[in-house]
Amino acid sequence: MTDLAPQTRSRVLSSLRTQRIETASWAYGNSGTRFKVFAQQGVPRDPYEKVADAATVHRFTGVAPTVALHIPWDRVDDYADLARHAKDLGVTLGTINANVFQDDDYKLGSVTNADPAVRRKATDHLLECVDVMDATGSRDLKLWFSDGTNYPGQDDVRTRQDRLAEALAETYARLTGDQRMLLEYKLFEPAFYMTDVPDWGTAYLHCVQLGERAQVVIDTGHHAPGTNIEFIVAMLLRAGRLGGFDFNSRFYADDDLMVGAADPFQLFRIMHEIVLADELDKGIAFMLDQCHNIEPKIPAVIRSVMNVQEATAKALLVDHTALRAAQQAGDVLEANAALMDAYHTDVRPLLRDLRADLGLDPDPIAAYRGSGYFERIREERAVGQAAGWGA
Ligand SMILES: [Mn+2]
Repeated sequence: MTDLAPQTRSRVLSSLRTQRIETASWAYGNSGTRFKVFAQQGVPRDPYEKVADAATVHRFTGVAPTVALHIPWDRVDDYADLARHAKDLGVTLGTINANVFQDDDYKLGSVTNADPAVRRKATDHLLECVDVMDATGSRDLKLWFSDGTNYPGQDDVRTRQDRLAEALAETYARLTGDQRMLLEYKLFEPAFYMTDVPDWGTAYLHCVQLGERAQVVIDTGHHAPGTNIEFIVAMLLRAGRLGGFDFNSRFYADDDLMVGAADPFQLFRIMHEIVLADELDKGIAFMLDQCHNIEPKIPAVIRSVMNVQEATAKALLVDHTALRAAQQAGDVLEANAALMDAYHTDVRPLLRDLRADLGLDPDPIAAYRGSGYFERIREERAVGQAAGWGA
């Protein structure tokens, strides 16, 4: 690694120290493709055990102090009790994700369904999620809708948008205090002809109609191949409507692979826009939305957190003065070089130092493997039904 000026080094370390990455409860449960769920050993059997695994990730990384829940996958009798359990383990409950895509009633849509009774049921679930937020102290409600149509003419595009707007408005009106609504978009799937919230523009339009606490969330796996995601980041930052990220990697569709695995350069470019706008610690939610189908889950989440840290460290190393000067001078090569120099820097020694400063093992994966945690949960959770979405 090239020697960093002491000033640069301390600036980068202090930003990395305050970085927060939220892990997802469903990453710890069994998951798979539409073909097969391969069960793993030691998988949590309930939300309490998922929270324990999330706390383990935080214990070894120091930057993942919150865990997102998915309702009803993580439904419990007493959410305040689950929140206390989390606190006892050193983490807190984060974003509440609504689920209106796994009920027979939603075959033709949830909040956009032509049947008012189905729309009522779906909207009631969104409102129930705000109740959960009140009990857990969560700030963010994340909404993703599988709604759409498979065939031209199947339903009316504009009418479905009206129904969507109505459900969002009712839910938004239920938010209190600093609670926010994060609206996620996805290009396609499960609907193949038309998706009701397919892109950032649609999500943005709904958010603008709702109010300032409605923000867009970018799932990095939800775009067409070749989409310039960092451009979307820049546009939403400029509009003050970037609520957060669902980080993961894709090669083909919504692959939900480990963030930074498929395209670490893209992740760097995204984090560069965040750093340029000085938005690293201003409230944007940096979340993982991944499924670890064939790799061991807890170390995969640890690896993902580390990948986000590495991309962020590189983004923090971009020399903004040199970059601006080259841009102003129209020096294409030097402007590009300012980015590439930072990207090619090996930041792993810096991150090892950061972890040592935080009182952590510099190598979180090795530390996890040596901790005996997996051997313990494999034994403890050998009986009972593992959690998973059972596709
Ligand atoms: Mn997502």
